Amino acid sequence: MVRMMGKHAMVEMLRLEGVEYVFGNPGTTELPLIDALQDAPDIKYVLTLFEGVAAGMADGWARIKQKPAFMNFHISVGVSNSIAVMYNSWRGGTPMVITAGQSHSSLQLHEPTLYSNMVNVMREYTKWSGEIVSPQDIPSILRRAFKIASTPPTGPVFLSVAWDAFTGEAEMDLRPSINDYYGIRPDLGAIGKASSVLGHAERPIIIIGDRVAQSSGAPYYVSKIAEQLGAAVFATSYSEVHISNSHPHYMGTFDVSWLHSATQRRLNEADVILAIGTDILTSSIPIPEPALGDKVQVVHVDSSEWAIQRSFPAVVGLWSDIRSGLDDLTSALDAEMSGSQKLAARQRCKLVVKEQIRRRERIDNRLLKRWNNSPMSPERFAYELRNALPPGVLICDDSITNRSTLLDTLEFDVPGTLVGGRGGSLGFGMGATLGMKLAAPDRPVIGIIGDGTAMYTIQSLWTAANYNIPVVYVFCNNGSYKVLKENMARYLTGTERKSTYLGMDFYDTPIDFVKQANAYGLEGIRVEDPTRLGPALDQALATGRPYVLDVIIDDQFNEIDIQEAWGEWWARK
Ligand SMILES: Cc1ncc(C[n+]2csc(CCOP(=O)(O)OP(=O)(O)O)c2C)c(N)n1
Ligand SMILES: [Mg+2]
Repeated sequence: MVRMMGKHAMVEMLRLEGVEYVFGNPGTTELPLIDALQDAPDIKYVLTLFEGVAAGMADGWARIKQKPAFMNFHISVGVSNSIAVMYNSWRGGTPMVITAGQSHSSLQLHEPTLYSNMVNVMREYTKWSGEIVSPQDIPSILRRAFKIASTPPTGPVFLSVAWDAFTGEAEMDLRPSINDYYGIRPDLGAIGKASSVLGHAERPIIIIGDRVAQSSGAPYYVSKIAEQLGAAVFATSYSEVHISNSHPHYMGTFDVSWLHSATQRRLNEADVILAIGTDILTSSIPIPEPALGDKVQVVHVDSSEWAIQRSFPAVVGLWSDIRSGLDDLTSALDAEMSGSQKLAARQRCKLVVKEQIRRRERIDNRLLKRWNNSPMSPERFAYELRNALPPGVLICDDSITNRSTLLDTLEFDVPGTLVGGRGGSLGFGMGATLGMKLAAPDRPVIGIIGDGTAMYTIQSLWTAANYNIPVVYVFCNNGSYKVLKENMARYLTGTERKSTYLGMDFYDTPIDFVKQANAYGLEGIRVEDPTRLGPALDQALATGRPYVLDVIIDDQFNEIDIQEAWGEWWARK
């Protein structure tokens, strides 16, 4: 035990928990902590000019480091500002500890300026939300916060810290959390049931989601079990490398928000669906038929007990660490599948490879059809970018409508090389790109960001310039909230109505990202000719400074294609 002030105990605990950065924006109630951090140069305070920037940075940092990031915001209002971006971390399960200074405990009932019950507010968006009022609780409650954030399913934790907890003195037990006991194995009986159901499956498919890559080593087992079962793999979200995207069994992502009738058909062709680390189908729009019919048997492997049987029934649940669960399941399948079952699985592998060849042909044809579009098409953009990427690059993907094309075109073979937006809230990628670079300073880091999402947290350019964080931002400047236009077209399917796409473009006042960069002393290049993208990227990376590429991309889309696909639902009603 050591006697010290709460603020000093907080700094000591941060050090012990491996915190290298405090991403934040300060106010008066945080001053004791800021004062203590002044004497801790090994823990760097990174000032952001909007809390959403810090939340993005923390998310990107935590996902590359695979450990909790730390943030400090101002009471009530600062914390509220962070929520929109932090929502993504909550939905996606990024480990992080968020703190804010709270009024002195003796004042709280008198509702001082800026006071509110932050614990209540943050309870909605975190795994746990609590308040420290006594200095002696700082070590144990911080330890708890880091433990909860890093226990699978990982996620954000919030701590409100009263002024007197920072400024009072106490005997402190300074010991960090431990996190080496999470590799829990699934129930043995459930493994037996799962291998029997999967072994007998004739048309199995696999769906994967955000929690796969959060279990170190799990992506390897996803490929292994896909080959073992002869199953195609679809992602409900490919925000990280859950399986190499060039694996022949990987068929891309479903649009889970607007569930397509073709997706529903493909899912219901299966007799067994193996769901791994995913929420099963979170459609934003009601669809006329259930996403999964009652003939499909679901075997669900997940670290989240909440996700298993959340909306759809499962025949077997394997609640475990995902890598450990898949390790046990692949061994059990190997031992229990009969010779004829293994042979049938090998035959299915051949069909999967054929399905993959057809998928690749569709991707190539789309590129060829739109090769000469002006402004450049998303397909041409992705093609040119792929050819220009430096070795060892880390990509932050917040590219919204360009995302599916990018993920079909760029190669992501190594876990930890992609950090994609998840959760649906805009503004994530600007900060996340910076956080990734701080986590991996020796790797080139490129953020591919939609013009709309960029503008929610454009102040990130200041933080990039101020700390000289040499990332390259590649803005997909299509002058639109294109995804909303596409969704409007879907919404109006089957009607005669033409949308004016009210509030969905920046045509009258175009956004110039090079000028935005210049405002902070940064340089940038506007890229209109696709053949200039590669040279511009080389130039950007060579400067060793934050750099902006403002890439002008086509925002047009084929309403009829979209409406025909969506109209199938009406035809089937
Ligand atoms: C904080 C927040 N506000 C509003 C939205 C609604 N929204 C979803 S996508 C989108 C437009 C995205 O535009 P952009 O980043 O330019 O990508 P594009 O669709 O053009 O590819 C909007 C406004 C949201 N998801 N999050
Ligand atoms: Mg846009």
